[in-house]
Amino acid sequence: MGADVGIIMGSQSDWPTLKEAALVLDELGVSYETRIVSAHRTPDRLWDYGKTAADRGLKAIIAGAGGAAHLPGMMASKTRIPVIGVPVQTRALSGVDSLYSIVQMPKGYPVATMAIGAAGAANAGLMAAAILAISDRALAERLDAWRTALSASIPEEPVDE
Ligand code: RP5
Repeated sequence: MGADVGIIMGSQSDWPTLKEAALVLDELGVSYETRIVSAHRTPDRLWDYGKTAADRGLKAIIAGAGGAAHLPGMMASKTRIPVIGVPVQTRALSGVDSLYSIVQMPKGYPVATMAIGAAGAANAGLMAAAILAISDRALAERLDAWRTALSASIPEEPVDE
């Protein structure tokens, strides 16, 4: 059986960020695949990926890119599978360029846009899991437990460090 979630990124250099999504999916026992798919450098690969995503059984796509980050939006235009966009932090403009490129989609082709960088990638993993959990009770219970554990890890009072 194929993976439930596709994690795609514009470049190898995006992997340290997108890996945060993969780690969360590992923790929650969600299957995923990882691919480098660039809107600008490999447009045919993007087209093929989007065209086959639904038939291959993907249920959510996490797409991360930096700079002129067209990958999530273009993927959303090519498939009805929910696309979760992760703006990768860039050196020149700190990822605000990525954020604006991803979030301002025209009506009709939404991208669920996360925060810039590692936190956004981790949240993309959680968002994908939440989408799958709607129709997967066991996963819903694992996600609830994950959230409960996070809450429990937060101390009530600050300490001097
Ligand atoms: C984008 O350009 C990628 O998503 C990456 O964030 C950025 C830089 O890519 P590299 O030059 O590091 O391959 O397409």
